Amino acid sequence: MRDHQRRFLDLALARDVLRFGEFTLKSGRISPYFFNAGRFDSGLAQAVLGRCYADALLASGLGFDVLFGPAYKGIPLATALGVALAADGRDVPLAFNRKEAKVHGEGGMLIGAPLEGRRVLIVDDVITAGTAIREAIATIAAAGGTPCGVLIALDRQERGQAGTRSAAQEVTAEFGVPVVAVAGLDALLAYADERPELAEHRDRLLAYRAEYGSA
Ligand code: OMP
Repeated sequence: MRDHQRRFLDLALARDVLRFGEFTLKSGRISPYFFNAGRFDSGLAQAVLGRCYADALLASGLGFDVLFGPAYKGIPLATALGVALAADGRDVPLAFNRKEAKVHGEGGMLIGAPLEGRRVLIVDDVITAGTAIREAIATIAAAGGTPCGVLIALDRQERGQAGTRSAAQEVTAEFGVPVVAVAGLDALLAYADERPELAEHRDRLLAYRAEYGSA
């Protein structure tokens, strides 16, 4: 496991972002774990998280012109990454969307740097079946941008909408964009192997992976 993956999982557990139990997902699947990025709810948590995203991005070698954080949870995540990159001496444009169009003031659905004609990197929390990422890709394309990659915190490595490939692999095949994760279910399982306090959850994670995991 890479150092930034360990730092990320340490943080997610310490902040109760990653919890074990029984959770119904957007896809309707009943999961023994849930990743709630809304619990990265302090300045320090965002700073540590932003560094983890930045390290994963740098390790991937992905190029881009603008960071895009889909509403709502992607907004602070893209910002945290932008701040971490600034600490490395690299100032990158940031953009977000609204969930509902604003009809007064500046109007529109998008906030921040223009997307038109630019390579746009989506920064979001989790990929399960890929629905949220598909929506973000459509938003960027409608604004004249070119989605060039997806950077997420956690890839649940679950089967997508068809076949046995993961949702991330489906998105890559369908849109030609790489999906990079700070950590995936594989890393979480490797991490659980090292932690006696997580041993009780391991079997349920493995059973869930056997049912919904990608090939
Ligand atoms: P997909 O759209 O199916 O890829 O699911 C991703 C979205 O589900 C995330 O953006 C969250 O809104 C939500 N989610 C989590 O936040 N954490 C999880 O561990 C699992 C889900 C989920 O419902 O699948």
